[in-house]
Amino acid sequence: MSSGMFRAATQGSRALRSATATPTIRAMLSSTTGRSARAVLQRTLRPTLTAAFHTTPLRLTSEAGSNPMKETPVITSENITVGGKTYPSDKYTNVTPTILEKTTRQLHLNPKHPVAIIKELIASGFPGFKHYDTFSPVVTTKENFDDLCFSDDHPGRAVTDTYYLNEKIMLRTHTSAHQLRVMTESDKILVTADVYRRDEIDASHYPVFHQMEGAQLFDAKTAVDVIRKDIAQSTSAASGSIHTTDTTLITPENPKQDCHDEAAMLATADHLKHSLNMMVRKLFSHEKDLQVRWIDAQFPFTSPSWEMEILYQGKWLEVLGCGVIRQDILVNAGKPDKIGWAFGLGLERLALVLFGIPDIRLFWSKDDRFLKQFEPGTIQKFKPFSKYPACIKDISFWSNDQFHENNFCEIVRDIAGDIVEDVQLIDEFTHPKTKKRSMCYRINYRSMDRNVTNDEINVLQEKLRDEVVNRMKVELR
Ligand code: FA5
Ligand code: MG
Repeated sequence: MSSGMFRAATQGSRALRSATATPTIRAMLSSTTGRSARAVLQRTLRPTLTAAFHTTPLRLTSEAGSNPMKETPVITSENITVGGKTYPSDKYTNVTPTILEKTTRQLHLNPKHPVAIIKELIASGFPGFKHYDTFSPVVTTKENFDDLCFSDDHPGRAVTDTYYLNEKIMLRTHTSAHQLRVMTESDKILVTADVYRRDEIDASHYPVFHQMEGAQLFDAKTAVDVIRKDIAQSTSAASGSIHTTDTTLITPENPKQDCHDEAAMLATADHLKHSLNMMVRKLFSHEKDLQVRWIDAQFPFTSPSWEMEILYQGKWLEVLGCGVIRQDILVNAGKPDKIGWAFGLGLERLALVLFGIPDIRLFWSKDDRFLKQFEPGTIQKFKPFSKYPACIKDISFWSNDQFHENNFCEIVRDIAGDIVEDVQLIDEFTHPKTKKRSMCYRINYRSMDRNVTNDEINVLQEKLRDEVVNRMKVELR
């Protein structure tokens, strides 16, 4: 559930979700947010673990080369080897073979892949920025959370939301995990990378996706003048037909940091939004009547903070989060006299809109009918190849206190992989006498590249029923 990652993520993605999520799912989302992460960790640790372990080493296929990330990950009951390095596992370990296989794909480094095409197009709008795109996805909890001012009990740390190799080592959940390190090296930086989150399953959510981080720092004393000149120089006349709405205000809920001079902060915020508006304008110059809006957000590492959303297929789709960098981070980077902005955007979310790709799973397709449609440097609309029929199956059970939707989705993913298009809670009620909670999930199985048979889906569904009982201790109905 990406929404557990940051409070802002919950708020922002609600715009997208509210149309589809049932009130019950929304209630579950917000109840996780308030809970102590330790409690969440302890409560949810066990059910997620069992499947991640194999007593004999499990080999995953990939072609190894000079790039250590291409080396085949190996999971044993004691260790996890990924990117050529071995890490001891412990009770926090919840990475799965399916997820680790994704670390070898590196879609953003394949110049003909839409994710890489967008990466290059965006980067070309930030000349002079140092671009890092080969950082390993394996980071420390310090880099991903502590260095970015996440509180100890922030729900983003929960094992229900994050993939851990062990207590201190994890798969990054965002490119911000590299902010501190790169900001010590440069004042204008971009970082592109694959990021990992235990998440729900639907057409715009996937447990692995790609982000681009951007940050720019200014000397706090001269920021106002420098920024004014820069904005004047970089404003292009071509506006396309993009309609941008921004009604956000600096308020106590989304405040200026006490240490910041107001004029310098406002100039920095202007420069941030200007740079991102220009980026969208450049990317979508051929799009007719694109609707873009800015909304308030919250991140532990920026204040004030915002998100940008794009109207896509009748729903507001959140494409990026951003804000004025927390001064503590600049102090830790050895740059106390600077002021700066940062953003983190979802490359697939932009690609969905730009290329008209209908389903986020397609990015992972190895099918030539997908990959052969794209060329570096150009954006052309995706021509869908025929959609194969879906096979829909429901599963109902009496739930328990340990139940968490992300754990359920992980089991579904483990068993059926990319054949699952969508998982939705379609019914929920509490028995008036026993007070037991009944839940019914609908699983939409559909392959992107072939027909699935009812028989094969029945086998998967049976396996799912068994595993859900084994791992989540629920009672099937
Ligand atoms: C972040 O990850 C922050 N690190 C962004 C940031 C950077 C804020 C720097 C401030 C300063 P968030 O969780 O909202 O924020 O994710 C950023 C973007 O990633 C989203 O706007 C969305 O475009 C994309 N994204 C999030 N979850 C998913 C997902 N499950 N699948 C695909 N894209 C996603
Ligand atoms: Mg968000």
